[in-house]
Amino acid sequence: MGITEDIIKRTEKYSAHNYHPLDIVISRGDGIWVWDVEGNKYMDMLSAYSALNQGHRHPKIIKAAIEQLGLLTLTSRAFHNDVMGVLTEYLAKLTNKDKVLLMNTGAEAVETAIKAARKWGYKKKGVAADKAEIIVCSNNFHGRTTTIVGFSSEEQYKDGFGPFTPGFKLIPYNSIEDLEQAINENTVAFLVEPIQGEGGVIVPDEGYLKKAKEITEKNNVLFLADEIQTGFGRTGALFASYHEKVDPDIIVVGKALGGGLYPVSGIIANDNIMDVFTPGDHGSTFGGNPFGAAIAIASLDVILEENLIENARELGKYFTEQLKSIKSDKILQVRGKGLLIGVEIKKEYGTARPYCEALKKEGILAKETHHQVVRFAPPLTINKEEIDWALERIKKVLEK
Ligand code: IF1
Repeated sequence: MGITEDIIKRTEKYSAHNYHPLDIVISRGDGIWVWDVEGNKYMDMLSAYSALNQGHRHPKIIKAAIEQLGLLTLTSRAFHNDVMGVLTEYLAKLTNKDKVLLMNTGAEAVETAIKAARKWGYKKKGVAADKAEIIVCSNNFHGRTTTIVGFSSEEQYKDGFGPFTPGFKLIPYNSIEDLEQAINENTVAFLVEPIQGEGGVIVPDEGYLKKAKEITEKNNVLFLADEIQTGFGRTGALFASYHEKVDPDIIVVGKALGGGLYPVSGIIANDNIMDVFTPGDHGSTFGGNPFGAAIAIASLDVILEENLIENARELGKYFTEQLKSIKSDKILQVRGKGLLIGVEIKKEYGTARPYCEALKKEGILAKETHHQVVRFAPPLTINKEEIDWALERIKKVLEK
């Protein structure tokens, strides 16, 4: 048995089967490329679901991590450290907001946003105790905690994990009238992904986010943008909400903030919301640790200094146009924004998975989402020649 099969067998034996990965064992990554244990080279077109916007092991981020490792990694929030404040100021100024509450994983940041919105509802809006409602969209993906999966519309994410947290109302995505109808005196927030990643790279109609923001504002309801996957340049703007000049009341961030090295997440908001948190209300052991903060500062520097936002916008446009020009009756639709692109395969041609297997044979790692969609989301450091390299192989697979 080869080394790949051997490692997969051992992993399967001792690791829970909560994923169905492609049969590839990666052992090295550099920039947009990864190598498997047999030395084969692949272009990473998933970027760990957009946590690798800066590419694998970006030298500037690695350098910052090594320097901080030589100083201090963790204090807990029982004491101040000399790095967290630099990151919170950086993020506050970048978004023109007052404050940041740092956590670790995306789901923790979403849970923090839910707690902030509920407490704001009770303390500021005057909603009756335990009556707060948060509106969410079908086909949402906001993480895997039992509260979050409780408001998922994907049965598999909920199966066997009940009972669930009350106070969430599901409405169709991209529907203004459904949002208006769902709001009542107990509604404290609307939680939405500006583009639904896992939902199949669903891009809402032009103006949807802006109108949704106007409606929430008019009804004294908070607009919570989950930018964990769409944030930090992925869609060709700093945040996807910014394409429509929407300034969310709470921006939920994660993934690429950690530069592909370390989980760093959080919520960004003004004092009128953030001041509902008083000492001891909320927290986490690792939230705001100096090691993650040093990495996140370097991660933001890389995005800004290497113009990754503009690169995602320009090359995303080019990549999408080229994908749309592929002559293949297998393709139902090409959609996306910036370098978050989905190619939907017609059902009569089966699911997207075999095309991901075929792409792997051509040296491209992509992941299907929602059965029918092949997601292309390379690191934002990719260049035009590398996209052309990928297009040649994608055409070969899809035109066959
Ligand atoms: C898995 C999906 C993507 C996210 C948005 C919050 C979170 C995520 C918009 C939670 C995380 C990851 C989780 C990972 C696979 C991946 C994923 F397929 F699950 F849905 F990207 F689309 N909001 N998405 O995309 O952040 O707690 O994971 O740090 O759970 O399989 P997290």
